[in-house]
This record gives sequence, C-alpha cells and structure tokens, in this order.
Amino acid sequence: MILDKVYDASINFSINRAKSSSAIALGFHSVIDGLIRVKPEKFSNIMDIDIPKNLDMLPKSIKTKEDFFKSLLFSFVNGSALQLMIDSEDVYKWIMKEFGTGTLHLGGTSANMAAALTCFPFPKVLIYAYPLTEELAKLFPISPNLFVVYGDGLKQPKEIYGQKGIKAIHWIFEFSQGQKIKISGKNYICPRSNRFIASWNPVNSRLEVREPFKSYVIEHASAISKFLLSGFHIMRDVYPDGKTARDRIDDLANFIQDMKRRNPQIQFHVEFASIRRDGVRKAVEDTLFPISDSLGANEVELSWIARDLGMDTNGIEKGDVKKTSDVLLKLREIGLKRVHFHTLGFYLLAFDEKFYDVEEEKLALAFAALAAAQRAKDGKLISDNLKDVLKIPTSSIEYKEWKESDTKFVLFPTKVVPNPTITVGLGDTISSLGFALG
Ligand code: 8BR
Repeated sequence: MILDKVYDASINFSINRAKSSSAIALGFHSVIDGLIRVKPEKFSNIMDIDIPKNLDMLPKSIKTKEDFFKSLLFSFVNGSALQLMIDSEDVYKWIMKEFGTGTLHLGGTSANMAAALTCFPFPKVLIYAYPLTEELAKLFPISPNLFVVYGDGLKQPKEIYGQKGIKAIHWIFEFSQGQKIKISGKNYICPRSNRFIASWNPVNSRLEVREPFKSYVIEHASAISKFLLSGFHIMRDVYPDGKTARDRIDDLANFIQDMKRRNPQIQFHVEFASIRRDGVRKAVEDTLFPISDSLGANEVELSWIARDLGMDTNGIEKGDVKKTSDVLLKLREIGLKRVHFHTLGFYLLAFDEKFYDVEEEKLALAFAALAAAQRAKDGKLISDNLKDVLKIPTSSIEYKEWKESDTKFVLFPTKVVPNPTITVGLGDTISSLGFALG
C-alpha cells in the first residue's frame, strides 16, 4: 500500500530533515507538575460540599477552598479530566500545606514539545523557562541539543545552579477507577481513572516574553527557523492590575512582528490547547491567527474555534471531515498558511502549496503519527523504537488529498495503538513534530 511506503520513508526523511534544521524556539509554558495520587481518606472529613451536577455549575477558576473541593470532587465522581487555574495565593499556600508538592515532573506544552523534539537530531532546541529555578531546570531531559538562555548565552538546563524554589506548580490529582469517597454521608465511586489539575502559575499566566530569553532570540532571530507558541490556556481574561488578555497578547504580537522583521523566513506555530476563558480565546484568534503561520488543534479545540467564528460546530468533535475542512478553509482565509487538525485515527492538514510541499508534509505527518503511536505504546518517546510501530495498522480512514481554491488538503490516516500506556500530551508530540519537520 502506498501509505505504508510513506510511513517507511518518513523515518529517514525526518532524521535527515532534523539534522539539517536551524534552531527551533519554544515558549511560553514550561512548568513543574506535582503528581499526587488521591487518597480518599484525606477527603472523608469534608462536610457539606455540593458536588456540581454539570460543567456549567463549576467555578471558572479556583478562588476558595470550596471551589477546589467542588472541582476535584466533580472530576472524581464523573471520571472526567478537568484543569482549572488557582487565582488565590491563600488557596495555593493552603494546598501546598495540605498536600505538599507531590512527585515532581516536567510539564507545560512548550516543555513537553521541546522534550519530544530533543529525542531527534535537531541541532538546537531553545526552550523558554521562567522563573528558571534549579528545580525546574533539573526536570528537563539531559540532551545535548536542549538549551535555555542563561545570563547572556545558552546553557543546557543541567548546568543551571543558583536560584532555588518552586514558584509555579500544576498539581495533578490522579484518581483510579473504583476508588470510594464519602462526602456528607454519601458514598461516591470513581467510574474511570482520571485526573484533576489545579494550576498555580501567576507569572506565566501573564504570558510575558521575559529577559534574558527575549534579547537572545531577538538578537539571534536570523538563526531561528521555527518558533512554537503555547501557554494561552493558563492566561486570565483580566489581571489584578486591570490589564486584559488582549493587552498581553498585543505585546506578544509586537514581539512576533519584531522577530519577523529581523527574519522574514521565520515561521510561528500556535498550539491552541484547551483555552476555556472566552476573552483569552478570542484574543488569540483575533490577534495571533492573522500573523502566525501555522496552527495545531484537536477536535474539541477546533469546535470551540468554529463556534467563535460563528460556524456550524456539529460533527467536528465526532470527526466529520467536511465540517472540519470548512473550518480549516476559513482559518486559511484568516491568514494561516498551515492548519494541522488531529484526532484519534486521522489528521487533516490544510496548507498553502506556495510555502509547503505536499510530499514533505505527508512524510512529516507520518513521522508525527509514528512518534505518537510509539509514545502511546511505550509511555515515552524512544527514537530506536519507532520502527516497531510501523507494523501497527493505520485506522480505517481512507487517505485523500484535494484542493479547494488555493488550499491543499491532506486527509491522513494514523496508527492507533490498541492498549495505550499513556495518551496525555500526545497532541503536543504530534503538532510539534508535524510542524518542525514539515
Ligand atoms: P490531544 O493531546 O490534543 O488531546 O491529542 C491526543 C491525540 O493523541 C489524538 O488526537 C490522537 O491522534 C492521539 N492518540 C490517542 Br488520544 N490515543 C492514541 C492511540 N491509542 N494511539 C495513537 N495515537 C493516539
């Protein structure tokens, strides 16, 4: 089958492509994740919490202890993943006192994407990490091609010593199917293993391009070919100083324009992620879409974008190709040169052939799908294991390519691992490799 050949060829293509690539930069969301396995006994003395009946009754962010319990218990009794920002320093301090940090892991979309890219021979992957404390630096993988800006030059994260402390943390409360919690005299059983994420990240939630990273990338703009942007989902609609998400994103847009003036060839990719706050989402769509080159989104994210654009959202979350391609076409009209939609079983790529070559895009998509499948199967990316997933069959979707006005579409079936070890963060792997290699 022709697609098997594309998958086979994608490994050599991608390794060579990575080797010959210029520096790739990623910002603005690297963070410490604190993993806590929920012990139901810890909650059994909580009285009088009304567990919200549906998503609309949940708080938009965590401002009180009650908000925290309501959201955690909602996630527990429904077995559904949920992420909320903590907006109160008092609540942050209280969680730290009650639960501690948990087991520390590297987190954040930018850091996850950088960790994926550094498994392959890209010469230089430059990651924004702020505040760059020793604790955060030590969580990055030890890899010769991973760099942070430190002082006025580049260093590998393992070489960072100095400022200590945990200034931002995303607590991941994990619970398992069958766990029991008794609240206000009533027993609840967790129907599905899942997680509730409570994030304290006041610094990064402002999405600032801080020094010394800013000066470094501006000075070296001509040596950077690609820049991946993410972290919007942790922004606030309005900040305590009265500034809005739109103000912050305008500042980011100025930075992007400055980089583009210095290097007109540089490409910016926006990784959408689940931006729950309306003001943030609309600011990203209005301001960043027209000046960025590429966008990555899954089915839920694209459905939100469609709603914001006033389009029909029906069927998008279920993988309706026609509805999805209509939204992608609209995004192309807004100015994006490349839109990579991913869902379970296929990718839909819409792009401008003046800037991207269809054969190269297919190889990049195949490699991204192999990497995602290998990670889903083994739990972590191991480049030597990519060959092993070649034999996993692709989904039943049929490969297709077509053109509508000046947009080329590729409908690309992907490998689906039957019993994945992990699924979290796979979208980051898919989007980052697809963009960096395409
Ligand atoms: P998000 O992280 O954006 O939700 O994307 C997850 C992606 O992981 C899906 O779009 C799908 O392509 C991929 N994926 C999932 Br979920 N389960 C998978 C599996 N079992 N095998 C391969 N890829 C998978």
